[in-house]
Amino acid sequence: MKFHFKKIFLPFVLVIFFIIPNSVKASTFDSWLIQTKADAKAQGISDQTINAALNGIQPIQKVIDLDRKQPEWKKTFAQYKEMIVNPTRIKKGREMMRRYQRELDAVEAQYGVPKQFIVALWGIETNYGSNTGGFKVVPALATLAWEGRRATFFKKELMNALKIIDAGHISAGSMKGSWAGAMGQNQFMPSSFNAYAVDQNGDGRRDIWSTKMDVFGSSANYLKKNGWNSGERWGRRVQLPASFPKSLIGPKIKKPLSEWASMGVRKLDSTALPGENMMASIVAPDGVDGEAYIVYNNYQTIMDWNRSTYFATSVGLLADQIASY
Ligand SMILES: [Ca+2]
Repeated sequence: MKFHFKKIFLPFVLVIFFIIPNSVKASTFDSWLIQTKADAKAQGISDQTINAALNGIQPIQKVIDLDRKQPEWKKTFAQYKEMIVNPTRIKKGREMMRRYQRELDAVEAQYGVPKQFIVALWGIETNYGSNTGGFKVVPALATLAWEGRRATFFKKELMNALKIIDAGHISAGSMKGSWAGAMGQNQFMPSSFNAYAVDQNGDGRRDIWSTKMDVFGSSANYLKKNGWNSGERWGRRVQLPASFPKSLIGPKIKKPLSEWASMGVRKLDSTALPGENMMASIVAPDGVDGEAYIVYNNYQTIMDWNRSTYFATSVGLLADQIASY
């Protein structure tokens, strides 16, 4: 029986497998969309916004492809740093510090976040607003919510995106971002937008797509609300003593600065660490043989933005470089 099943039915199974899926998928997305519209209405989103944002949308194949794509190899931190904290980005960051000095000074004074960090985040996220992603956020999020591996997460982000449109901050057609829904010049996900974006220029709209004051204010507000300490730096590069235990490396292991100093951790120029009694961690993204950094509370705050030591360390290093503008 088994033999006959394979011989006779397998071709039919294969035919069904290859011919049916497109039509099944299409109807699945349509019924998913009907349910999603009902969910949006139940959450208080207006019919006008639901129709403007969701009518006629289709899944975007490129978003599915990008979501499934695995990186061929993982960069080392040294390679990542060379790419991200490069002379062009440093030079442009210094130019931006001069060009938007008035706006940045105002935001720094209000939130207590030094302007070089606002500019560094802007520079790393979107190359100072020049690469914000060309995807329409609503269909991109709908694609991921319908098809993706993290459907619950993206469905929530989609509802947050509809709330932003409904509040009149941006139109559905102008709501552009990355394939995964990170929006505008500082790449806020819709939930981050609703929690942290501000109308810094006071025109009634929170606009992180084209209003620089709103971009700067929103980034600063994000850091402030996540515990930025205006009196502290982010961290610095250090030398570890020989045979420093690997088990003490990582942003979650916190000890007073004095304790690290007594273990032989020193500044890069071999001088002693400053005497303040702050809590600090040691990060070494490429392991004990690579570059090592001692990092403070503000580094942890940058990691709330993006949970990557590569990212947080590069933000700190770029901020240091562009502070001398
Ligand atoms: Ca505004």
